[in-house]
Amino acid sequence: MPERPGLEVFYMVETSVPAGVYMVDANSGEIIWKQNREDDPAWTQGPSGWTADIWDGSPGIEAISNRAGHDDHHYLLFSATGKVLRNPFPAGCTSVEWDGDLTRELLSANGTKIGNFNGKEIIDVPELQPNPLPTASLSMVADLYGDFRDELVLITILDSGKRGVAVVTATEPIAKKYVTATAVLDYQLWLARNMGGGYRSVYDRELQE
Ligand SMILES: [Ca+2]
Ligand SMILES: [Ca+2]
Repeated sequence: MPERPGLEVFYMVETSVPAGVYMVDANSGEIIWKQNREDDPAWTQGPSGWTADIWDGSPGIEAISNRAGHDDHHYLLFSATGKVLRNPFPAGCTSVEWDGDLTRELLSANGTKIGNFNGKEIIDVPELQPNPLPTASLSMVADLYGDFRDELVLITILDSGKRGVAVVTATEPIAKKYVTATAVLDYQLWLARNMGGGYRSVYDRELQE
């Protein structure tokens, strides 16, 4: 939330009674806004989601959460201030920094499709197809090579039948320079946590030139 000093934490709570989402002041724990089962019985179980700046039409990050369990796939997109920007929001997306502009793109279809959110819908960019191995499964999206843009980590099956790991990076030159995320300790810790398995998360940050 650019207009607030300090940092915020976006919580997604899975358990049934307080199931919902909460934007909280990281310093004080004060709830800035929330949507949960107390307000709306549609919030039943589950939230999974993430935050990233995917649209420059709304200041700061956007936040995505499902609200009714793993099989429901009913996602909502919130602005940083809690306004519902899209209901439902398409399921099956994660965010990626691929094109070098200041907002993140949306990656779907096992890493084969990239789109941009325009405030209403996701507009695909057909010429950007980061995953050249559609039979491989997308394992991770992260900046590994020290370019500030992300790489895709794919699990593939080799001709021998054994599993292999492929890393795909954006090759389109861009006339911008930013400090790589891997120079930031927070990012290194996030990478280590995500390599350990479990829930996937998204790391977004303000780019520094
Ligand atoms: Ca935004
Ligand atoms: Ca971008």
